[in-house]
Amino acid sequence: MLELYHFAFSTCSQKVRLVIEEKGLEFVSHEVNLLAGEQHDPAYVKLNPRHVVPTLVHDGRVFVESTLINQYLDDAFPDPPLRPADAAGRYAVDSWIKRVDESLHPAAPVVTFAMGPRDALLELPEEVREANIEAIPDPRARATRRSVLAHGIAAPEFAGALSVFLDILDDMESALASSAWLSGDGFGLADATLLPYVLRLEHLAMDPLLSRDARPAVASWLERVKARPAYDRAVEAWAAPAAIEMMRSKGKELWPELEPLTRRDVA
Ligand SMILES: N[C@@H](CCC(=O)N[C@@H](CS)C(=O)NCC(=O)O)C(=O)O
Repeated sequence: MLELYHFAFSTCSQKVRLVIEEKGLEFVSHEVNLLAGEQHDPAYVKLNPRHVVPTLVHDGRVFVESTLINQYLDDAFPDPPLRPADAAGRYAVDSWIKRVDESLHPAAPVVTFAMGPRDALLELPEEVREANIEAIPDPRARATRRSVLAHGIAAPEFAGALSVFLDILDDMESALASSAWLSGDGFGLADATLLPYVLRLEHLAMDPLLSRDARPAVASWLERVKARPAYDRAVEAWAAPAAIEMMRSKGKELWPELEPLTRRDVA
């Protein structure tokens, strides 16, 4: 039996749910509401000492780290395989995934919390907000969270984080110009890993970055991913329309201020 501790909006949870659904597996869902601080619940921390989602429990064994979870799922449930069979193909997939883990994933909460849920979190009583920030174990992540909540897109960390997204979008555009998928001949682990981050930009109303005019290959790839039945089950089924609406309206409001930071032709 598979049990997944996850949160609807979390990028790492989305990428694991995509793999679970692509493989046609069933899981028992335990939602951990990150905005309510449930990742800091001592019972959950016993499963995941880094206070993060997702956590997979398979027949009583605990698995953490979304990239390793996806690789485990691909090994434990090999049909259909989500990695190429050849070594060079696997290297290419692993390269995308390493880049996401090392740079895109740390950039995601900077962009997200500077924009989407910022107002809602600022409305919480200060002691509640502070207690949730104080519980983040990594001191750098803690400081960054405070900074983006205080300063929004004017926070010193913001432009650099956005630029990590733009660099990867440009590299995806080059790769997808000659291949329908990032994982070889079919949808696979690299596609599942990148999708939640591209979707995050869409949820924050940064659609112009993903348009056919701006990045046609990425736009077609996004359409292809969304057309997969697994996408509906892994992402849409968990999406709370009111939360997406809140994120999108915040994004639209900030876009005029944000747009200059997205221009790649400006030094
Ligand atoms: N390296 C971890 C990172 C997990 C992670 O950062 N999860 C985020 C959601 S995508 C989280 O739980 N954040 C907790 C928080 O915001 O306090 C993994 O890939 O599983």
